[in-house]
Amino acid sequence: MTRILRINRDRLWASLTELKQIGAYDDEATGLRGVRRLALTDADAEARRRCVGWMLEAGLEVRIDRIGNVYGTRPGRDRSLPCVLMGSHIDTVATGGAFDGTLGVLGGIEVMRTLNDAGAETLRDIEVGFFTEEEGVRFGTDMLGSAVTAGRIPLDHALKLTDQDGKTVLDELVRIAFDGDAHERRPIPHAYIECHIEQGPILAGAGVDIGIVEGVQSISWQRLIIRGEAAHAGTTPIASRHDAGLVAASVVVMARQMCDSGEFGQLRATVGNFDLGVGQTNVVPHQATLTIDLRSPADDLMTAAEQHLAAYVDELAARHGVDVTWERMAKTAVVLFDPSIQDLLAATAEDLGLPSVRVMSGAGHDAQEIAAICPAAMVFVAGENGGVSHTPREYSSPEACGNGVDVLANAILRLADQA
Ligand code: HGY
Ligand code: MN
Ligand code: MN
Repeated sequence: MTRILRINRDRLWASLTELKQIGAYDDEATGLRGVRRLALTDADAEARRRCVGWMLEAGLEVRIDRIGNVYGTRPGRDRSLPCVLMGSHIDTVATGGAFDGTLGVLGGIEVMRTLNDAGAETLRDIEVGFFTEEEGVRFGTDMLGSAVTAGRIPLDHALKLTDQDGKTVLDELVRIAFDGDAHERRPIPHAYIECHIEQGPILAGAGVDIGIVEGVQSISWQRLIIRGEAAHAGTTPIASRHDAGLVAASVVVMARQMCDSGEFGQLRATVGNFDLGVGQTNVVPHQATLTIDLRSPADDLMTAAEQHLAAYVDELAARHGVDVTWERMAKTAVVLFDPSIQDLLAATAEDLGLPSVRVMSGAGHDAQEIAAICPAAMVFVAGENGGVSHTPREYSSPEACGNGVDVLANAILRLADQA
């Protein structure tokens, strides 16, 4: 009879409640307390130290690698065997909530505490980790720490990335004393499971708490810099303007039209950053900088969308006499998770009496990077308020979080006893 673990839900919720205080801010738009813990800021550093404290209290061996990823290890009987790894991230976007990433890290720590309470001994080591700069909001590329671990991004490139004030990842790792010495290309795990909120409406729509994640859609992040010519708003004839702002605004409209057209499948496009520089009422903008985030479940349609947008921008540049420069920030293809780990998660949910559905992830996750080095999958937890995320309105109930981490705990236990 397979052992069934039940985590301590109050203890998990207490950890989530405590961590969300770190980096808390009053969000004007929602009137709620949000979480602002950008990677390697003082708030992130404080949260990192708190999680390391919880790992040590759970008796874990803690190590920090050279990109600032942190791992806590619970020894198994046979330490020569590859470990089973859980993890996620604790950095947030600037308008973050209390669950994105943190559920997977605090859930993993809760799994360790629960194993301790049960006096459970496992064949393999079990590890829980958190990866640096998963959100990409500060240093410009997402899943940074896990991508370095998986070898997609070289360490020296990652350490040189800068934020908008010119501070490098390395500067900030040293400043917050998380410039570890463990090698970032860590020993290959036996398997990896990440518990994460869905951040969308599918699970709630299906009336279930649990999602078994089949994979992650492709992601394209680009920065577009448009250089036109400043000119007087009143005296300059329309036909002779080189209006960078007009070109930028046209790109925003086109990106949405491409999504609505259906020509590019289930494309999603977001211009989240739109900057007209000095911004003067009576001056035609001479420069515009915007970021374009594209998502698609189909790599070929993602390529088609990028090409279509590039051709459109070229045509605008010629028509309006502006110069354009594209900068690649991030690009990841569709990633499909390991079917056997998915099936293990589904069977575990069933053994726990939890209905689940299979779902593709709309958001990027560290799991998509770790999937490059070992069998990996995710268990999603349903969100409320339509599953909204990257906003202080992000919310999953204690029940749903407890169910998700119960699935994580039991799946990890089964993997940790696999010979
Ligand atoms: O952007 C994403 O999909 C994730 O939240 N980093
Ligand atoms: Mn996340
Ligand atoms: Mn996120």
